[in-house]
Amino acid sequence: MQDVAVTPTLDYTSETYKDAYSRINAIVIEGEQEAKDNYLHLIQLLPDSKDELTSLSKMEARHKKGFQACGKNLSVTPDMEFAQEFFAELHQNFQDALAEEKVVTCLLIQSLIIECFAISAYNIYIPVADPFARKITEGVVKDEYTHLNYGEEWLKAHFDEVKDELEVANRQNLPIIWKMLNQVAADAKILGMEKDALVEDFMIAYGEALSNIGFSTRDIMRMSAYGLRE
Ligand code: Y39
Ligand code: FE
Ligand code: FE
Ligand code: FE
Repeated sequence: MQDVAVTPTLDYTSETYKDAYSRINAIVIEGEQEAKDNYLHLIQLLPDSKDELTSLSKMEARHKKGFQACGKNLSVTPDMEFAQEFFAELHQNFQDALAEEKVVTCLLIQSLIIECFAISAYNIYIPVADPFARKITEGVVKDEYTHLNYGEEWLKAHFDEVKDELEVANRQNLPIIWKMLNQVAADAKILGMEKDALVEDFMIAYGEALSNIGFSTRDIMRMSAYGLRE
């Protein structure tokens, strides 16, 4: 027999699927809530972007509602306590950066790292999602590119002044993303999402973002794999 890739049939109503979904769905709902808060907090540091940030924040609020509907549709209760713990470290780093008025670090955490995490997860999820969640997620992922673009454009416009802080913030925060991914890899697999595919998609999105901002290929290689293999 040849070793060919087989798409397993997913039973969206099985207890195994619903148990894994209770954590992944919660992560996504919590992530959308925190993204909504983060864009509103950013107005303090970027008052000129008030209207744009308000609009991004409203999109995140809509995403949260959409994913809550996805859980309800499958009769799943999201495990929000798990999700809050899942985001705790990144949440704290964003709060610390905000308090120190480190706008570059805040943008790296929310608009680059978290948006790329969302983009990779949603793109990998869409082909294996139930039909209801697929429709919702297809709409959401389009918005996430807009959010990523907001961060890219701002950082690109200030590249010379922000380069060093981006490097430091990357070293501080990217390893957290790899840890988070490892924590949910088993649950993601039950939903039909492979860790390798998630890592690959993240690296593509993040590498493209760093390139758009102005980093060289050498910098991108070094930065995007930081903390992946400890
Ligand atoms: O900007 C956004 O909308 C991002 C907050 C949402 C993050 C979603 C986090 C997804 C991680 C899922 C991991 C599944 C393996
Ligand atoms: Fe908050
Ligand atoms: Fe979102
Ligand atoms: Fe977003």
